[in-house]
Amino acid sequence: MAKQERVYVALGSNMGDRAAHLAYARDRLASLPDSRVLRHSRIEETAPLGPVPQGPYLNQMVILETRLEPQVLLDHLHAIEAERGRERRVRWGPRTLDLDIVRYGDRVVRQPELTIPHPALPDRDFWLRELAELDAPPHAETARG
Ligand code: A4P
Ligand code: MG
Repeated sequence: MAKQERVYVALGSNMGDRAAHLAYARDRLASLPDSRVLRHSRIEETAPLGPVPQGPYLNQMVILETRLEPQVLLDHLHAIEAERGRERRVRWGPRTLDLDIVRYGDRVVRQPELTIPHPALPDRDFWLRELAELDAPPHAETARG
């Protein structure tokens, strides 16, 4: 079995009951085989990025500790998206639920259907904020001095 890795998974939704889609995704991620959710960031509302006019997103990030290989994890993420009625019509278009692998331990993957780290990471302020929040020591917000 693969080594245990820390994977940062980004959650996004801008259609329907956005908070319910994120909650569903957190629950499903927590029940994946050989996996557990270690932490999750706050939920942030963000203006839509990209060329397609659409409503605002709720975005969030979780740290998943898993032994699932990247491609196997991606297949699970697509299944979870499908369970929330995700339809792939327009690239970058509105979606009930989008699950992206932002980082997978220190691994680098360059395959046609999977790029890790996610190439959009440096360009998404909210992902960088969520990563910083997840990597901060617990209770850092109460630290002084
Ligand atoms: N894929 C490749 N690398 C990865 C990875 N690291 N994680 C492939 C997940 N998937 C990866 O994705 C298309 C294909 O990318 C997948 O089948 C997988 O094999 P998709 O989810 O079907 O299509 P998409 O999401 O429309 O395209 P893409 O390029 O993933 O777009 P993004 O980056 O997901 O952008 N604005 C705000 N404020 N917040 C958002 O979350 N998201 C998007 C979509 C646009 N605007 C946004 C947000
Ligand atoms: Mg995506």
